[in-house]
Amino acid sequence: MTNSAQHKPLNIERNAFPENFKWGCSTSSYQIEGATNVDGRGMSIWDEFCAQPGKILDGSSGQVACDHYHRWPEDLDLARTLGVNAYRFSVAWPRIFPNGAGAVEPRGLDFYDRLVDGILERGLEPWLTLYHWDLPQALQLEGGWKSRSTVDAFVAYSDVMSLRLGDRVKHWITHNEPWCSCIMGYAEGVHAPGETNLKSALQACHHVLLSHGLATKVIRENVVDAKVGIALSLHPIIAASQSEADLAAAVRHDGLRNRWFLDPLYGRGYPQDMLEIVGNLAPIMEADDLLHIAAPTDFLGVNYYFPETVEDAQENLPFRTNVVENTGVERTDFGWQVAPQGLTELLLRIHRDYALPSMYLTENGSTYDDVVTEENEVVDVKRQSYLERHLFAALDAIKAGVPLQGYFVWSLLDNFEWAQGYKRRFGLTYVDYPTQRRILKSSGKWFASFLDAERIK
Ligand code: IFM
Repeated sequence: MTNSAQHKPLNIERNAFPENFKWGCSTSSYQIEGATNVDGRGMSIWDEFCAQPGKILDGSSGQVACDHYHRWPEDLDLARTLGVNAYRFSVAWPRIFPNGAGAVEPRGLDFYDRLVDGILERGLEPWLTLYHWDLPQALQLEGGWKSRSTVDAFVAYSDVMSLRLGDRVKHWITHNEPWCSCIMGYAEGVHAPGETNLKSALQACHHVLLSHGLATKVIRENVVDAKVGIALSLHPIIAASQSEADLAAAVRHDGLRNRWFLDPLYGRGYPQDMLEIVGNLAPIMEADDLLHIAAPTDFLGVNYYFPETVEDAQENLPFRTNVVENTGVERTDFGWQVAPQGLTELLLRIHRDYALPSMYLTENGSTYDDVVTEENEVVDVKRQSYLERHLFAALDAIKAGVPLQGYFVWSLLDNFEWAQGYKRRFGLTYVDYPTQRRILKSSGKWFASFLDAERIK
């Protein structure tokens, strides 16, 4: 199927989902806001990382991005047009604490104040993520997430945000995808801050999780009716063969990808098999850290994109695994495998192993090389098909008893896709970056009709 080929829509209906289901779209500050030097915002690790030659595929940065800082009313109108009832965004920590800690920048707080009011005025529920990777550079100079003092700074920042917005924001996500911010940022070096040390990465993970637990308590104290959770990037892990070695490799890979986060968050501590594998690379902890990390939350945010197939690779220490690029499978233009069934399996597995009271799909989406036609339209049938099939998969999980209570598309807008720059377009809305013109893609129009946007106007 080409991206503009005829596509026969699947017969999926909004009414098939539970009545109070949340329908949303997700965004994040550094990927859309731009205005990095405006209103006292401090430097973030991503400003610093992007400035280093060779780090970003197209040499770009989030300096302008979608200029959402100035165009947010138009963007929220677009979200409203989709017919969603929830809007997920993140706060840029360096707008609030330009130096990471210490003095608060009132203009930063005022911006999110206006944004939240704008979300509510359009009848949308604000879902606020505190950390979607734009750490103040000032904190990085003190060690970033390797340093325990960043935990204190995050708790102070959470306190300020929940005191200021808690009267209107009831859904709080502490962190987005700690695996990415810590493993890609501190072990693989492909995300900011660009370090390549596994011990540092595991320490960073620990501090991120600890900051989540401590911030959860602070948010609850400030906002009595808050619903607090964390969003994890989770993947079904498949063994490349049924050999004992590959099956064991899949367990190890799952250990770092999924269990390293889920187990401590839900009171089990770090998985013992993984602690044995990492040995003295394990994080340094204080007595009550695991108790804090397991602070009760209200929901888990699941970000689902693709499964991973894994084989045994004894030379790849310490995990001795290798991700296999299996052939003959459908992929997005990013190369990510399209596997809706994996979503059902993942949700069922989390439900079986952790029995959580509530889950939301806080991200799901795809990137294709969209083009604008002469009629100024973007016909992205592949994205529509992707979404339809993943909605079916989510529904299958609900029917099997998974307490899935919402679905957020990644993303409202095409945006700055981190190390991939602007090449990857995930939006329901096309952004023509030179003019900043927005064009609702055919997938966005389809989503609006699926949600019956007219009905709620
Ligand atoms: O764009 C990212 C987002 O910031 C975090 N989750 C995955 C998305 C697509 O890569």
